[in-house]
Amino acid sequence: MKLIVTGGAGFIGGNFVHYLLNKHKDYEVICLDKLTYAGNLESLKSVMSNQNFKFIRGDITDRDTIFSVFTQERPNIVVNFAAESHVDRSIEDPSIFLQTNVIGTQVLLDACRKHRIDRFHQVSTDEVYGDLPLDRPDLFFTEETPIHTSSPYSASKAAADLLVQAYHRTYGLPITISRCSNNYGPYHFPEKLIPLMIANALNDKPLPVYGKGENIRDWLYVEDHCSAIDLILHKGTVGEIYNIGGHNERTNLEVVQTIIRELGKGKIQFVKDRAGHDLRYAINPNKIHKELNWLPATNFDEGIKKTIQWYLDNRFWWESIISGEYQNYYEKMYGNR
Ligand code: NAD
Ligand code: TDX
Repeated sequence: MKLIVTGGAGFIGGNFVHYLLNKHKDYEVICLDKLTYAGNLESLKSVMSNQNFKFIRGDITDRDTIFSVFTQERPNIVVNFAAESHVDRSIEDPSIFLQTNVIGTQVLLDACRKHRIDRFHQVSTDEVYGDLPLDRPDLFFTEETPIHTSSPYSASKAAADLLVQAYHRTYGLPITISRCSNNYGPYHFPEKLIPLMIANALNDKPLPVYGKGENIRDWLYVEDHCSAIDLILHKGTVGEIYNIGGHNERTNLEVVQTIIRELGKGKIQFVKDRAGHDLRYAINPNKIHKELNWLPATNFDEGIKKTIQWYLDNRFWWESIISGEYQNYYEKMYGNR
């Protein structure tokens, strides 16, 4: 079995590469990644010498490169994590989100079609469903919830999902799609809520909470996302969408207060809200539970402790990120907020 994992130098893709190589010792895994600001080979350092692993630097929007990689490698399965993934960046400039998330997906689909791939798996997000009101805790996203996007990021992910479904219906391409809630864990880029708050608290910088901090996210430990995708690849039904989530809803304020409590330091600063800020995400994971028998292994209280410990033990990983170009980003986003 040979898999191409696109975006495998990023947060979830990187964790998935480690997960695959550990779980399926006989699989060949190729990570194809452009190494944008969010890609980091440090995250793959421990597998670089694994004979079943290969890294290829490439851009999924570059048709020639992608087609020649497919001709050379002849993969059975492609799992597409490659994306621009940060909502705030998409609000600043949507263009690259459309290029990578939509056009890049189309290039991959065309290559999969030409090479009669066994499975193309699209890693999507619960953000395609838009948001739920804060005063209706009885409501959850199911796979039937209509697509209703808020940010340029989520709109680009929804567009990609529709394209993936169109290639299945029109050309019979064997696809699956997963839509997961917010992930957290090792190798999470420090522009996102949890690692940003941990890094700022450790560096005695204020913890910037948008608005009143009442928005709710449904958190899943990244390894549980990896196990769900692995299961979908092996037991999922072609053409289907699977929601992934573990009922770990928290307000942003609760998340930040937990981090402060665990670290014993950190000072909250309420800042201007995100434009179009989604209120609440909450996944109904019944389908993947009933059909594939998937359940998450790590709850939030345990996962956040493990995550904080990882950031304490791996300071070099995130300190090298925040000491570079990231400083310009931080100043632009938070300087006058
Ligand atoms: P990330 O930003 O950490 O990593 C993205 C990776 O894709 C990086 O390594 C980057 O170099 C690579 N990449 C970007 N553009 C590329 C291109 N044109 N060609 C090749 N590689 C390119 O993202 P993440 O948080 O790991 O998210 C991975 C996927 O999971 C995304 O598709 C995202 O939409 C989805 N997702 C994320 C979450 C979450 O909570 N982070 C939740 C649900 C779904
Ligand atoms: O500095 C901050 N302060 C703050 O209050 C940041 C960076 C975020 N927030 C809030 C905004 C959100 O309500 O925290 C919440 C989480 O924010 P992000 O970490 O940016 O994640 P989110 O916008 O929820 O999107 C994430 O989950 C779905 C991923 O980044 C997406 O790639 C995924 O699809």
